[in-house]
Amino acid sequence: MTSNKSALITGITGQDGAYLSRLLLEKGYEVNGLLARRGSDTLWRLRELGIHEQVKMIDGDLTDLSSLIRAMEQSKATEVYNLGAQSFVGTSWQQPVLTAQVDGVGAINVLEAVRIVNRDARFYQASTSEMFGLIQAEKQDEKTPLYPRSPYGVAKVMAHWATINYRESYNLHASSGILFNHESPLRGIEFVTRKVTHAAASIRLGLQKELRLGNIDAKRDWGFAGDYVEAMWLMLQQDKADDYVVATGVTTTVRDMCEIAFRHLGLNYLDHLVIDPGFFRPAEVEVLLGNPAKAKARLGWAPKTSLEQLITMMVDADIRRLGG
Ligand code: NAP
Ligand code: F7E
Repeated sequence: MTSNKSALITGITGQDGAYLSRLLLEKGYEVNGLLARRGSDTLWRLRELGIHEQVKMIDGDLTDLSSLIRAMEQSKATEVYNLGAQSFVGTSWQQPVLTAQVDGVGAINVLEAVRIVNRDARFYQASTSEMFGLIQAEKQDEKTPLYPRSPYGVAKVMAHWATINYRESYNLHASSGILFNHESPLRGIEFVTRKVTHAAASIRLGLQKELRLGNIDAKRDWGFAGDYVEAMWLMLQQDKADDYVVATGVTTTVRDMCEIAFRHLGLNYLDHLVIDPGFFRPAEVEVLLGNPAKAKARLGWAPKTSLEQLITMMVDADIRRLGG
């Protein structure tokens, strides 16, 4: 299938950037990515999906408006997905200013580049359930008041409201996906699911003995990133831009997620778990539980992967990577 559609993805080297690139390539898009060129092997996810040679990279950084304007001009993008971020909540207390600049001001830079270069381009903002923080409703939806609990959450609230403001001020087709936690074998190893699946695999293969974690009573609404990027695309295919919660509607403790991962390999996580105060956060988001009813009704979107399927897929991938 071919089309004249061109997408620009910031954060293309991240988990979601890789899955979204694959989805858009399958749909016949030309896929352009903003490449910040910082790490040593930043293309590993695109390589794992076998698509690293099919995407076009454009040098740039979310904190550099001129590079974003150039990326808009060069890509001739009709759809812009702003996925780039300092996305690790724990680090946002260590680097609050950088997090604000990349995740907050960076989003405004992308909106400005769209406004300046092509107001007809459609824009997607990677908003987050972290904005709900200290939850103000048992099940969070698009109308639930925001109460961020981390510098990351605060920066994302700025980007979220900027997206709404550009929609209302300039009539941009700008949508926010308020995505709850989503994971995959391509998840960064600092996030708790991947940390656990990697540790379970390492312990099974005799490469590691213990797993050190912080607050294992925290609850998250976890889904599969491969399912969630479809919702991003669907938002930009609607006649009207809007905001949507994307979640599974099921919440699980870190503790129970560990149990699933270790049981899959015939292990008991309690034999290996060490609670380490170093992994507790200055302010915690204790529980998140999303209501994706609007995404289901308007986008026809629903998650396809259960937590059990997701965690066992991640454990199997880590076993394979470690040579087991
Ligand atoms: P990720 O794996 O951490 O990827 C982040 C991406 O942003 C990477 O490609 C990174 O590039 C890039 N980046 C960081 N700083 C940049 C800068 N200054 N300029 C340009 N690019 C920069 O995150 P993810 O899990 O795919 O999440 C994608 C987006 O959704 C993020 O905005 C995240 O905050 C948001 N989100 C994620 C979740 C989730 O559960 N995964 C839920 C809700 C919202 P390098 O590879 O060079 O570091
Ligand atoms: O933590 C607890 C931790 O780092 C989940 C990002 O994608 O999703 C992600 O943010 C929970 C927290 O994800 C450890 O305290 C316990 O309660 O996997 P996480 P997160 O903070 O929910 C949101 C939606 C985003 O937008 C973010 O970008 O697990 N936890 N022990 C731990 N977490 C980590 N990382 N490491 C531990 O040892």
